[in-house]
Amino acid sequence: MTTTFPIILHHFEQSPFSEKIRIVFGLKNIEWHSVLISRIMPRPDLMPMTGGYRRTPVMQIGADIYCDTQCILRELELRFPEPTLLPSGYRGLASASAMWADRSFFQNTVNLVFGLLADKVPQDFIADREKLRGAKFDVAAMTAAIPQMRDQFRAHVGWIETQLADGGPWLGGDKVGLCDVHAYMNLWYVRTNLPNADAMLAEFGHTRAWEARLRAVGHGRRSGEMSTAAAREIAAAAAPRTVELSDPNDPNGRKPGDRVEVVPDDYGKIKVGGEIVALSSQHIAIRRHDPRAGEVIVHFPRAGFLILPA
Ligand SMILES: N[C@@H](CCC(=O)N[C@@H](CS)C(=O)NCC(=O)O)C(=O)O
Repeated sequence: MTTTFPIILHHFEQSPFSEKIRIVFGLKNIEWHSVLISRIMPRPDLMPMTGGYRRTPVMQIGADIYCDTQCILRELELRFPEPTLLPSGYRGLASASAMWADRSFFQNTVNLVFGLLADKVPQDFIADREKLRGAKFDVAAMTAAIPQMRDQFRAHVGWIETQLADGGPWLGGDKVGLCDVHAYMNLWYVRTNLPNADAMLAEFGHTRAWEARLRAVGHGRRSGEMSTAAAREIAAAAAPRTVELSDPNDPNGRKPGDRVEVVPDDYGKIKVGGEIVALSSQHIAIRRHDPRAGEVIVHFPRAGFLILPA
């Protein structure tokens, strides 16, 4: 009999990208195990599994490790197709909206939040994020930029408001989808961190009602906490289940068996090396071996990532 591995989310409670996945667990009523990781490095049990990828969250199913919310959401949609979060009529845009919500919109949101939190941001967090970005985490500059960030945040929320006013109750019309999940993360982050969020959102009535609907969804069936060490032991004891898949249209002729390094193109540019097992226009899976995690297959999305010959 084949063992069914639990769905494990490595996350921390304050992480907005993790909130996307927790909400999808709610929307799809998925049972999952939570592994709370530290908000800053080191993460000695998780790194052997990801090969060094250090963004949050990471999903683990046995010895298959899914990095980045795009990749995690794709896998959850494949494993739990009902209810779909890619409603017909806007399936492509629902996924593409991650690039808006995670990058341009989130940059404004995060700069606004840290600018307003200012001296409440802990020093060890600042030092960790400076290392991650390879650049100064300049709280004073963020505080100086608050008026600009307010303007831009308002422009992004204005798009949500317009979209909801035209159709609703969801961004794609009458069915909730990934577009809602991606965009919501930014509102959740502001709500969680800024006591004056209500005032900032006062003019956006449709958006506030939409946010409240998403908040009410909850986090699905969170069945107990697991330690990072216990999760690593599950990976070490399991064999990865990813099936080999080639892509006849790969524009660079990449194929299973090729050795590559995969790295985010924005920040946290830590290269993860391995041998291609499966690839498509949206996904790449590489096999690696680690003395503490055993054989694992690490999965990444394609948009927002570079694939380099090893
Ligand atoms: N593109 C990534 C972005 C994830 C991201 O930036 N997450 C933040 C936390 S919410 C992060 O990784 N911070 C640094 C860290 O946790 O080490 C995704 O969609 O998962």
